[in-house]
Amino acid sequence: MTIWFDETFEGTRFGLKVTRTLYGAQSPYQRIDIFETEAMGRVMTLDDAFMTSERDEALYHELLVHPAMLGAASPRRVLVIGGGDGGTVREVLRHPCVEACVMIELDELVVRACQTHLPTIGTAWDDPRLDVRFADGIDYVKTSDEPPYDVILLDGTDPVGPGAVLFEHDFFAACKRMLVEGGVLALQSETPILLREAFLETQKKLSALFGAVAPYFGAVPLYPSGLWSWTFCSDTRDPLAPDGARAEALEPSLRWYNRDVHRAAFAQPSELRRALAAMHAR
Ligand code: SPD
Repeated sequence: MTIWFDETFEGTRFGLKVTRTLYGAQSPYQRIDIFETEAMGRVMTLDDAFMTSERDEALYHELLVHPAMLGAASPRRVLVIGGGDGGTVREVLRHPCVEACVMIELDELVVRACQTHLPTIGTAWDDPRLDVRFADGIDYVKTSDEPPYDVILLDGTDPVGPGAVLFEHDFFAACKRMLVEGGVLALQSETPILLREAFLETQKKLSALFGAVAPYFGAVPLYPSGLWSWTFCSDTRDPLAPDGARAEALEPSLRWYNRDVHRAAFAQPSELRRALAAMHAR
């Protein structure tokens, strides 16, 4: 019997043929499943939404991390909120200038399940610079009195249900509070095709807080519509000026990101450019 797993999202349905079920559990926060698929390798879903796959995770994680890391000036302290599969911290820790990477993940069970069943994604769990904490990232940025960070990366779920708070103005303002002057915040900012309004609203909220807010785009075949966005935010750093020497040293170890991909990602398709201009005017 052929088993398919389908994610339904905003009037679409994307399915993968499952060859083996590896893990399934209900945590205090969400349903977690990991399975093997014919097309995308091992895949994790949270509450029946695709989160990551071995086949295309680099397209997502490298684009979330490297524009911010190469846009900031030699980042030493990095904060990751979410990112329980370990792909984001793996990319952060490729940068030799990083001295400390704090990862705040709400759901310990996600990390434990990924450590066991997605070892090709989380390859940096043992890095001594990594400090993984199981806590609420929103509380942390609102209340922490720890030193600020050079880069903050938000690797959360979709802005529906419990994930919606990760796209609110107060949360973004609290993240800014935890950034050094001239620091960079980068986040996954959803599909500009199926969640156009949420994408635009996110840009608007961020633009009220940061001098430079630049959305950028790339393909993530696992995610609804296949076209994904991330957003680079800073008061002083130029998203189009990644550190060339550090990028050159990094590129041979990466699957997807390079400086040409970086430039192309920040190009705004006409329809989105018009929508962003209209959003800024209203
Ligand atoms: N629609 C899925 C959006 C998920 C974004 N975060 C994925 C986490 C991968 N580390």
